[in-house]
Amino acid sequence: MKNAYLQRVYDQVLARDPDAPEFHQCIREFLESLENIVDDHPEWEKNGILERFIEPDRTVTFRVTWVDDAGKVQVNRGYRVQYNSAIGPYKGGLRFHPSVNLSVIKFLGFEMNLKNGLTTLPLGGGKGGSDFDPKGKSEAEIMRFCQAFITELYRHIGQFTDIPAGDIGVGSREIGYMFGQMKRITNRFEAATLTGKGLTYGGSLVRTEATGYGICYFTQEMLKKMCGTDFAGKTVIVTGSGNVAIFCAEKVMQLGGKVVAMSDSNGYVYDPAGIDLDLIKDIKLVRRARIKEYAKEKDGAVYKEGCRNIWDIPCQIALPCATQNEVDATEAKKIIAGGCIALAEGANMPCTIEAVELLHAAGIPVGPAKAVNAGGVSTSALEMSQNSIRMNWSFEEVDEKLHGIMKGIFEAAYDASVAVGQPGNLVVGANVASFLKIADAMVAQGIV
Ligand code: NDP
Ligand code: 2IT
Repeated sequence: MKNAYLQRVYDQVLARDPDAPEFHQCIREFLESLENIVDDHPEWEKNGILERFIEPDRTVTFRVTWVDDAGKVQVNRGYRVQYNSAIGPYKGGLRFHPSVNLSVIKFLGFEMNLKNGLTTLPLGGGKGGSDFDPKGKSEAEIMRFCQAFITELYRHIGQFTDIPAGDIGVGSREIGYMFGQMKRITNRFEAATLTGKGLTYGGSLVRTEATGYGICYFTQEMLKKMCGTDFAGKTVIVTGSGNVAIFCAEKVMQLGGKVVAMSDSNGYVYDPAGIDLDLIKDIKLVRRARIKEYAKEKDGAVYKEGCRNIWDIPCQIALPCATQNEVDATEAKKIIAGGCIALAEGANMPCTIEAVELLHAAGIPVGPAKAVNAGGVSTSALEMSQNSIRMNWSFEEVDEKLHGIMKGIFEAAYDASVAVGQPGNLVVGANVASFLKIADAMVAQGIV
C-alpha cells in the first residue's frame, strides 16, 4: 500500500492474526480502497478510526455439545463476532460448515458491517456459525445441534443487541429450531431476535428469495449503466445451488436470461438448453441430494466432477453464488476468455483480489458482494420492521421495497467510485460509501 498509515494498519492485522488468510484478504481490499482519500482525512489516524473499524467489538467462541443418533456425545465449536454497532444492532447470518473458523467468521463479519452500511437500514454488523457439518445428519440430529448451539448463543443476542439469520448450511428449518429453543429458554416471543423465520411465526414474504432476487436487481442496474444492456437473451452461469443460487437463477430467467450451468461442492451440471430450475429445486431443496442427479434425470445435460471447471463454459454474465474464493486468477482468465461482459458476486467474497484485478484490467465491471448480495439482509430488516409493527406486508410490497433498496445501493457505490476518481470501480465505491457513513456515526458517538 502506498499510504504509510494504511500499511501500518494492515501490518498490525497480519501481526495480530497471523493465521487468518480470509480476514487478511477482506481487510487488504478495504484498505486499498481508501488510497485515494486517506490523505484528505488526517483525523482518521488521530482518532484511530481505521484501527477501531477493523477490530471487532467482541468475539465469542463457545463449545456446542450434542448427542448424535447413536447416543454418542459430539462437540463442535460455535462463534459469534459482533463487529460494529455504530449504526444499529449487530446483524448477520450463521454459517454451519466444516470449514468455519475464526478467520472465516471475522471476514464475514467485517464484510457484513460494510454491507449493512450500504442498505440505508439501521443495522450494524456481525456474523457467527459453527464447524458443524450438516451433510449426512438426520433431521433429529440437526434439531439437537441447533438447540445446543442457541442454548449458548441466546445470552449474547436479542432484537436490540444482535440479530442472527441464515447463511451456508442454515436456512428456515434451522432458524425455526433455534427460535423455538430460544423461546423455551426465555419464555418470550421476541420475533425480531432471528430473521429468516417461517411464514407462520413471524417470517417475511420474499426473505427466501431476497438475496438471489437482489443480486439480479443490482446486476440489472450495473448492466444498464455500465454495459448499456440487460439480461434479455444473455447466457448466464450461476455457481452453487443453495438458497442464494437458486433464487438468483429464478430471477435471471424471469428477466429473460438463460442459465446454462450450476454447481455444488462436488461438481457442476451443464445444460445447453437452459437449466430446469424446478428439477434443481426438487433435487437440492426437497431431496437434499447432489447436483449430479440432474444429469441423470434431464436429457441433454451433462455432469462434470470438480466445481471450478464450470468456468470452462463461456458465458456473458457470471454470477458466482457458492462460497469465498471460488474464482481465482485461473478462473478469472477463463471467464474473460469466454466473452463475459459483467460479473456480480452473489456469494461473500467469491473472487480473489487477483481475480478482480484481472477482470477490471479486461474492462469487465465487477459488482462486489457487499453491495450485490445485500438484498438478503435488507429483507431481514424488512422482516424486523413487520415484527415490530405486528403486521405482514404482501409479496409485492416487500419485493418493491427490495428492488428500490438494490437500485439505491448500486447508485451509492457508483457515485462514490466517481467521487474518489475511480469511476466504475464498484469495489472501491462500495467500500468508500459505506465506510464514510459508519465512520461518521463512530465519531459522533465518541471514543467507545
Ligand atoms: P446454502 O447452504 O444454501 O448453499 C451453498 C451452496 O454453495 C451449495 O450449493 C453448496 O454445495 C455450495 N458450496 C458450498 N461450499 C462450496 C465450495 N467450497 N465449493 C463449491 N460449492 C460450494 O448457502 P447460501 O446459498 O445461503 O449461501 C451461498 C453464499 O451466499 C455464501 O457465500 C453466503 O455467505 C452468501 N450469502 C447468503 C445469504 C443468505 O441470506 N443466505 C445472504 C448473502 C450472502 P453443497 O450442496 O455441495 O454443499
Ligand atoms: O451474508 C449475509 O448477508 C447473510 N448471511 C444474511 C444476513 C442477514 O442477517 O439476513
